[in-house]
Amino acid sequence: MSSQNRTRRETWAEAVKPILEAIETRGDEALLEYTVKFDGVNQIEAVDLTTFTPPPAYDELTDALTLAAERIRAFHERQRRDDDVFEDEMFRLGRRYMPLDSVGVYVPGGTAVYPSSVLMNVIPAKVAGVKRVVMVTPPKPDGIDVSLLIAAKIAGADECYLVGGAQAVAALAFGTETIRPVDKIVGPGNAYVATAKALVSHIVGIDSVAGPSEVLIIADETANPKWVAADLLAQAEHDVEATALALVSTDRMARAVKEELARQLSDLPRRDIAIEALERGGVVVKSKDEAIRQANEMAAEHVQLAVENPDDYMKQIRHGGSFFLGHEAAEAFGDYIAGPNHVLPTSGTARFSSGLSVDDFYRRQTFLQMTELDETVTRAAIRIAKQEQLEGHARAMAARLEDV
Ligand code: HSO
Ligand code: ZN
Repeated sequence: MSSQNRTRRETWAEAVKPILEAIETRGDEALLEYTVKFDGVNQIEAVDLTTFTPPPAYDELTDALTLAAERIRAFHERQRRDDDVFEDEMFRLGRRYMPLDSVGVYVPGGTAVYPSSVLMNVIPAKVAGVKRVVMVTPPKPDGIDVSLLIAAKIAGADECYLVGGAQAVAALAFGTETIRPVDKIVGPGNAYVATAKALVSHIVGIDSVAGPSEVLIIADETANPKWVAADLLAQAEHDVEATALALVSTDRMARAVKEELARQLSDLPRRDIAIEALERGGVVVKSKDEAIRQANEMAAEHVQLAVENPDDYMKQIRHGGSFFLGHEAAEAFGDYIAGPNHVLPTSGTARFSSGLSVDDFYRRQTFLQMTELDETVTRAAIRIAKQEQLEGHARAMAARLEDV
């Protein structure tokens, strides 16, 4: 980590620590103070999702989110785990998947108000069997963004509070009079939210910190330059820090994609953001082998394979959060409606981690029960215990050898 990053982190931690402490010691009183201070709202509002009904003006969006939720749920239901139990010469052994009791989902307010992310975070938790899923999102003086409530209701969130920032994370971790504590906190947030999550991670589970979004598109001469450009822009419009990079196989394709970029940028509402982001990525000519090597090095969040034989490429690319195979598979389908989760590892962390899934909401617990005492196995264990000079351990097992 650079020293500049370290100082920024320390500054955030210094700002966040007193907030955590205040919420831990003074609960709702402090939560309200910070909500007034940071959000300009003088109450801690709990939204009752059971009585909330989407306003008629939102019918079309409600239908769209319902369809997306059904598809995301169906995909995640396939990730449900069955307990694994078997017997060997001495034991009945097993592993069971126990859902967390409660989960908090942080949903940013600000400029990136994404009902799709509500679906992506809440649905896997509910599919795992989490009884209590609590959504928090910052209040706005003019009321909450209704689309987030619609998504929360469709996804099956159980509670919703209009609080945000480090104070909301603290409330979820420590609990207040209004908000009971949760066992794990997921969902993206700004630097203060991320810092708060890191600082409470000794008492609650947290998900991994999401960096700026990335797409790596590998395109061969069969690619459609219009689509490649559109997919680059879909990524670049997220954030000035986003990475949108296309590795194309020929100069001709590079030129065609660049022309399309210029054309499509001209009326893109978020063009200023996209232009800045594209400075970091853009279009580069690479052979197939070079492109594959770079993909493995980058371990991008999204890997789009706009090539004739995407399976062949995917076989050789070991690192990536999610793969989009073939010309038609725009990343945007995956962001919203295909089914896989859009919460994915960024900044090269796909080398060692995976996108959000039902697994993130289970504990894996093991159990063992002796079915028949086996002397060889028992004596081996006793020998290891003696090596470790733990005579008590040796005796605990020897006692069974004597009596069973
Ligand atoms: N591409 C983002 C997810 C998203 N896109 C939400 C639109 N809304 C990170 O995977
Ligand atoms: Zn996106």
